Amino acid sequence: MFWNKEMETLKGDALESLQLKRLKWTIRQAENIPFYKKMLNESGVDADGIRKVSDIRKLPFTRKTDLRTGYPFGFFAVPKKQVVRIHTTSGTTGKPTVVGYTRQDLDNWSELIARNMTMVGLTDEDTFQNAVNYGLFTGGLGFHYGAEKIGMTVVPSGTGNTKRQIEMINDFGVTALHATPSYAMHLAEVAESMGTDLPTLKTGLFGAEPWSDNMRKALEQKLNVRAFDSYGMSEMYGPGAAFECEERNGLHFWHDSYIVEIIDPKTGEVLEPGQKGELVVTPIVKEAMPLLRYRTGDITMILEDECPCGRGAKIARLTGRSDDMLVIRGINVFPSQIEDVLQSIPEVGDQFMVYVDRVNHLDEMKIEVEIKKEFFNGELRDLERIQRKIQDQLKAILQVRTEIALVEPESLPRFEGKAKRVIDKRGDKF
Ligand code: DLL
Repeated sequence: MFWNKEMETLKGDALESLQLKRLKWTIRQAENIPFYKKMLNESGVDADGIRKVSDIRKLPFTRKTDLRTGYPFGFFAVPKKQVVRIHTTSGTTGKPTVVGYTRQDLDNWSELIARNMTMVGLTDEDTFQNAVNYGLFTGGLGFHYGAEKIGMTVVPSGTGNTKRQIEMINDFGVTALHATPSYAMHLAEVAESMGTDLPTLKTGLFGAEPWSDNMRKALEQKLNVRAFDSYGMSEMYGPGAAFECEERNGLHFWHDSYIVEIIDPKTGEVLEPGQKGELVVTPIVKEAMPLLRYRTGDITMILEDECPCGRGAKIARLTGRSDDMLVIRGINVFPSQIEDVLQSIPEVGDQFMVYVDRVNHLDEMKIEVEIKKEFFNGELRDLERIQRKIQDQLKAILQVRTEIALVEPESLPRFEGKAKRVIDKRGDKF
């Protein structure tokens, strides 16, 4: 099903000319921002110098640190009275990045969310529980308005009060659920303890953090849903930028609203489809806060295969950001790889925590792993067998030796938003 078939399936010259027109408009819009005015002057490029979409490569990149220099409103391209909403990124250190929206931006954004939800089969017949934070985080209000645009019955539950959330799903006949994968896992756990298998649910929309294919299988089985991956970031409006279709073989990036490139994060060289690198995004319809070649820090690749659904360009699921990659004795490890291995082991429960430290100048990784209730009270030799199994499988996939500590079910922290599963204590030890 399509929300806007013409835009979603635009191809060839028609797509090139729409993107070119919007890219030129975006460059002119960006000139209203002192940072970009200076950057464009210095690089000697302006909208007239862009004759085809690939000329975008003439423009310099924008980095997250650049946006910080403009705190709070220095990257707004319109007078503040035209900014009708503000969100911020969830920066844990220093000031957050502030993003602004005009009325038109909010319309554009809800259109994208409406496309995503329609693409996975949701309609005005559905009841939608939006179990993400409704504050400055873009996930809550972003999905809310997209779902209302379609005419779904929206339950704006936010996060927390998890038992009540489960009751609402059952009492209101909720068919579609939106949550971070971490919170969805917690919801599943609480549903299980309440003895319900959530019979009305059918669709799960999960995103805002990396989650593995094995996590998908676990969530589908526990929550009785078909699960779809949703990608976005505050600087691109929020969620909605890219989303899986029914094929679930990559995420469609909305090509009429974003131009997508993949670069080598070290050299800045643009990579070919099929090559993994850092995702660089130029939104081309944003009024309040245009961005040029924004370096996301997220690692993925462009997939070129024609999707049977008829829509355009896709990116591969995101395994993590270049900055959550752990380097353990020279080997790159993403927390999502650890999750994938753990989820494939039947004795393992839902939660884990990773601790990295440097002992005698060597990196050591310790992982606390919850195991399922039925295995916890078993014999010591069973526990040792499980421990070795986890260690061996992690070693086989990650090429890194880990220390595994099995811990009691329900003893590790649960997360309502994005999970923080890694504690790296190496920072000040060399
Ligand atoms: O997380 C927007 C969002 C809300 C997306 C709800 C999906 C659902 P930020 O808080 O600005 O925005 O964080 C953006 O989160 O750069 C990625 O590193 C990560 N991320 C978002 N979606 C995914 C995903 C929202 N599906 C940052 N897979 C991004 C992996 C994701 N990582």
